[in-house]
Amino acid sequence: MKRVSLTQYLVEQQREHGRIPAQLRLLIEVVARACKHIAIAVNKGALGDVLGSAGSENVQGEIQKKLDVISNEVLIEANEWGGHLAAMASEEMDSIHVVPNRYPQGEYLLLFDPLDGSSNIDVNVSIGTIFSVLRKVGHTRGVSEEDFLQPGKHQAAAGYCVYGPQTTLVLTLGDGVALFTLDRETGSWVLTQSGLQIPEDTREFSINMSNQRHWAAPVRRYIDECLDGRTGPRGKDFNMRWVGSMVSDVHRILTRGGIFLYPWDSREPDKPGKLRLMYEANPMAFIVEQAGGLASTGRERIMDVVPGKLHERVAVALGSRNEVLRIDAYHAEAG
Ligand code: AHM
Ligand code: MG
Repeated sequence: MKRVSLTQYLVEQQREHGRIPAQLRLLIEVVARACKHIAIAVNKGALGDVLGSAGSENVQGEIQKKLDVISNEVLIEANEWGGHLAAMASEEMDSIHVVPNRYPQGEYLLLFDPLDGSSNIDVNVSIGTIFSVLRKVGHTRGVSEEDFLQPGKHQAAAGYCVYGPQTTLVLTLGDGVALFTLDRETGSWVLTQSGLQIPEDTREFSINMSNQRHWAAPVRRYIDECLDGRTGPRGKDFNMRWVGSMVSDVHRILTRGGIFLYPWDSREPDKPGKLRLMYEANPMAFIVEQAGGLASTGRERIMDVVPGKLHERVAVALGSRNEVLRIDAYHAEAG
């Protein structure tokens, strides 16, 4: 089988579709290279002294793990000198990181969750990196948080990397979804699947059931009906999977279908949800839609949500198309 590397894939996309400007190609390659470095750190585990807490909190009030901090640094250092970015934003940083003056400023904005699924680091369960790419609009000099506050439908690219039994990179440039697997011997990302498609229907749901008593009525109804199984209104039995790392749960859905939910719940009623819109929900929504699925808050398409702030949260329902439509319908019926 002829092996296609990430570089070759990007060059061919550029040639055939003219859809990848040089700065965007460089950006994707740099992020993918940074993910290799993060994969190495993750792999070392206790031998690399990378497990446990960093002894600090991020802007969301979450305890940072050593690997959260390391991964954030790897992504910033890799991306700031190439001339492809104007600024970066991360789950682990309060405010944006503008490319320092000593480097040329590019036209793109990069957002990331450097290590998603932090609670799974120390227990050796798959974790990952999620990223989203926006273009800086307008020709004003300088860059501010305002430049980032664009709805997800304006993303130029999005992807995630899973550090699991295999290290895989999933990428969309707005023309379908491609999957690359890291060849550890050669150190290169090899295209292992393109045109990924999520089945329209499913018998598998993914939600943290321990929050059931806090959910709103439409979500309770949806899950209750799944649990009722073959003799209930859905007329079929459902399976449940919850890894607790969004990257892994979404990757399973991309591979065999399913529905992932992190809905609003009454534990923190003023927050729309747990997951962050700009570097968790939007990139996953872009990938899922590019694979034929849907991504919704229950009330609107995730990629239509206009962010009010960098670390904004959002309710998430994504995956197999007909299930997301059903969840939207239950919300609409509930008014
Ligand atoms: P993180 O970015 O701090 O790791 O939080 C996000 C994670 C998601 O990966 C996952 O879907 C969710 O939080 C799990 O939440 P819970 O611990 O409530 O099951
Ligand atoms: Mg996360």
